[in-house]
Amino acid sequence: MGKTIIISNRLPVQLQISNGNITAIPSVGGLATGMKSVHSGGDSLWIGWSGLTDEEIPEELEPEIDKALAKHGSSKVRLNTAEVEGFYFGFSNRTVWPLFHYFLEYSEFELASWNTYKAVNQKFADAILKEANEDDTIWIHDYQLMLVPQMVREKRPGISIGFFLHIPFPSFEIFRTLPWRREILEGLLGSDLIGFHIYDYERHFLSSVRRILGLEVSFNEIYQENRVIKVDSFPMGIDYKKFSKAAQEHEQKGAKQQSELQQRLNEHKKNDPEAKFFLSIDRLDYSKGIAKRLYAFEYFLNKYPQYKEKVRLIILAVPSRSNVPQYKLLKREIDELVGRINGEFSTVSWTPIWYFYRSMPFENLIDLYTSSDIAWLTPLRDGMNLVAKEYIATRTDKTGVLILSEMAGSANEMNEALLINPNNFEQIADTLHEAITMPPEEQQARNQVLQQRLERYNVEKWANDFMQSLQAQKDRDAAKVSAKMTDALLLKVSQTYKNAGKRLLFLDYDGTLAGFHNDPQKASPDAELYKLLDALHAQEDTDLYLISGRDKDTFTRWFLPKQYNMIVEHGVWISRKGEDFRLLENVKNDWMDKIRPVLESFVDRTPGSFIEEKNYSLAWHYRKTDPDFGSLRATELTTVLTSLIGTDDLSVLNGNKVMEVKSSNVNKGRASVRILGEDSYDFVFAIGDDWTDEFMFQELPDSAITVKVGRQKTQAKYFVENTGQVRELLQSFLT
Ligand code: GDG
Repeated sequence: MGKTIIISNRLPVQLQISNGNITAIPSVGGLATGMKSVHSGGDSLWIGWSGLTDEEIPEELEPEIDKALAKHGSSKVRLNTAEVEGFYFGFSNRTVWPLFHYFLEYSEFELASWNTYKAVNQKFADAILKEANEDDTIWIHDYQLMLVPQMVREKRPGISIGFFLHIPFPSFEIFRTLPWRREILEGLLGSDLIGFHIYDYERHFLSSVRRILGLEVSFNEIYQENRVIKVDSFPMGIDYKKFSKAAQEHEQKGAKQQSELQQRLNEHKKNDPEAKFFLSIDRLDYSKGIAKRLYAFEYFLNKYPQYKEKVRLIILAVPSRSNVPQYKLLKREIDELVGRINGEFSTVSWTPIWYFYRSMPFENLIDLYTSSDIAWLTPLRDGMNLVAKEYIATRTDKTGVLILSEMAGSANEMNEALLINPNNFEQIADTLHEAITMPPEEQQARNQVLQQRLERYNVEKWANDFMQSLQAQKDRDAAKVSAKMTDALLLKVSQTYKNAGKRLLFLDYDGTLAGFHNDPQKASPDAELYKLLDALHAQEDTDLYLISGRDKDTFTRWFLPKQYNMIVEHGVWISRKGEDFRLLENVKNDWMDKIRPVLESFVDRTPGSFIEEKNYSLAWHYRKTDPDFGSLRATELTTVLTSLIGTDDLSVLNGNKVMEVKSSNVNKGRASVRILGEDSYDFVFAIGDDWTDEFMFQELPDSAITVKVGRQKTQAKYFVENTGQVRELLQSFLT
């Protein structure tokens, strides 16, 4: 069993240097907590930047620092000020962050910072390589390190690498604007498993992989040369116990033990028990929509003047990336807006907005969560948003209303919150009104469901699910290794062929008998191939089938005059001995195991819906759900399924309040097995190069000789390198 190496931009510890003494204090962030189960004991290491530049670390303290970090299972990557500027403030936060959050206009495409990003990613990769053995497991985190997976893969081809993106992955239309889009995708594809918070990011990523790299994608797997990369969603949870426990303890505190902030909040509550606190907590970041929220608050006060002097908006904006110009501008905009709104609406006894621009200790965070009647979290775009989950976890009596932006990843799992579009002021104002007037029983009913879900899907489960999935991917790799068709093997196979009484051959065309051509019509058979096929076809007791995804018209032109047997369009049509093509019927349902979890997640998130399992289809019924919500989910499901399916083997039918995923009834596996059943053969051979041929390799009996062209992961027993070797192999049957 190898060790686990976790790698993120920042280490889960904070270094403090005072009077030449070094202390490393563990961070309390969600990631650090979630990884506890993964990063514990002596067999794991966390690599990252310490947060201090080379210029800030006196050289003589280096060994001390390393020692302090080692105590926490950590090891640092050294970065100088210029590197931090180009890599972190530059490419990560002035290019990727705005682009991935759909702020195209903020995205700067600077060659210099891209070069620094590459160089620093290489530094991180080198730090891993220094420590890693082939049997180790590497988990790389987030958008600052997207090139690292491939950099590690190059040097340690067999190592197991997982990558998790904590921010959204944008749609292809946005992502394609990045000058280095190929490099980023190729960097990520060094991983065995790539995780996102939600399906939408997953499908955006797959779509970019398909369209920019032209790679084959089937369900949630990407086929790249000799590798299969799995993509999946793992919605990150919180340390539920920590927040609920802190809230319970907070409740028990007597007045004297309470923080000053809490005492002040209490005073205000006491003066006006009817008054409501709205809470807004975010890093000060344009993606979080703080300025919009302020405008919306102003709109609300004008639309519902009865709430003047009755509500108070508490804004905690945590300083962040203040070196980046947009953040400076945003800070000024928010300062001004708060000033203006307060100036406009304040009375002698009421200030509508309390604005804190700072980071608060955990205790105060709990004060704010537990004292606020309404959490108003309306990012314009947010990978997940953990604050929303933390607020719910602290509601010990289950009251409290969460108003959450649809654009936050967490909205996917938090249906019971009031979900709003952060750009729709009318809707926001009405929702605030709805929240203020929501009966406590309804608040409790909603939060009860939310709390149960958050407790189950906590951050530890998130980390464990990811690691298990990575491990499963590793096991899969180890389980299936096909043998190279060596000269000795080839001789053996051709002997078996020659000694056999009745023989059946399935030959794929493109990429197997003939190479690929940009224009498929130009990949027509050459004279040498015809000669080879003619000879095989003419052999006595040999049934030769060309089996292809091609259309029947092309094959009619190329091969019908030759009277070869042909199966085309993956098994839809068959032609034998020069007869016209006719339909061949097939059914198959092993895709169900992959689609079922997707449907189950929709059942989880759509109360009243359920799955019906039929022989060859899975149906998701939503008749019993809230009608509007049900159709909303149905649209979402269509999008998810369409991108996951990605092939023509399945179809999604939209029925009356039901969506049915059906096998399109055909694949090469079914077709070949059907032919096999028509006679009794003692030599069965199938050869092909892509995933559609895998169906044959899987379904033909164990005794069949199955051969993959190329080194991709396969169910075939053997592999050859290229079409030249395919022809040699077939030729050997004749000589
Ligand atoms: C990125 C993605 C994704 C906030 N203020 C204080 C404070 N916090 C803590 C909260 C929460 C965390 O910071 C913020 O997490 P979010 O998820 O809301 O947002 P990002 O920082 O933007 O995180 C995001 C996340 O990665 C995980 O993948 O959800 O979408 O953008 O835990 O409690 N903590 C303390 N004082 C504060 O003033 N102590």
